[in-house]
Amino acid sequence: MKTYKILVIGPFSAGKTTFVRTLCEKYIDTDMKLREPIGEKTKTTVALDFGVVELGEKRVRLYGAPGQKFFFFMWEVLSKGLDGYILLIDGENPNALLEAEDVYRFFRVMLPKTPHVIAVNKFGHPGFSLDLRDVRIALSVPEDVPIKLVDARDYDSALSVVKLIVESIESRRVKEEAK
Ligand SMILES: Nc1nc2c(ncn2[C@@H]2O[C@H](COP(=O)(O)OP(=O)(O)OP(=O)(O)O)[C@@H](O)[C@H]2O)c(=O)[nH]1
Ligand SMILES: [Mg+2]
Repeated sequence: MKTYKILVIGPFSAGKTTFVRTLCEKYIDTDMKLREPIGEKTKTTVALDFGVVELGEKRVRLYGAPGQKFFFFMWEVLSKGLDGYILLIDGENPNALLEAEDVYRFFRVMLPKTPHVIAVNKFGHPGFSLDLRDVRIALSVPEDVPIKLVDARDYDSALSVVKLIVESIESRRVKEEAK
């Protein structure tokens, strides 16, 4: 059985823990209470989320990173042996692109060749306002990196993003083997 290690990254409150929780019946989270709740958000990830997604003969070990800068040292720890990552962006947050830029830059510098996809979350919610073309331009996302809408609370929607990153990893391997 092929296994893949995938990390879900993104700024604070992008929906990373929700994404892992939606996909994995059994999961681990390390969410702790925020000192001041922000709307309906009362907890934040302090170390990682973890769960397993089975895709037929493929097994995805899905990790969620913390979004708060205070815990950013975990990004490097969680990146060991990574096959690919999903950058999750909060489509409702007017500062989403600025916040995502910092996180994305960190990973592009640390893992310049690692396959990744961008998923713009909270699609379908009344406050959703991000245009995918703006995302590509603002973050200088390479043309071969897919950008997709997602609702992290919806199983099929979240699963489609996991399938996409696995396809990206596979097609990169095929290209490298052909060289
Ligand atoms: N409308 C809507 N809300 C969502 C969606 N996904 C997550 N949320 C909400 O957004 C908030 C953030 O969710 P989390 O999953 O804790 O975000 P996170 O990225 O893990 O946050 P940190 O670990 O603190 O960085 C929660 O209040 C979720 O209920 C979505 O697809 N649509
Ligand atoms: Mg979290």
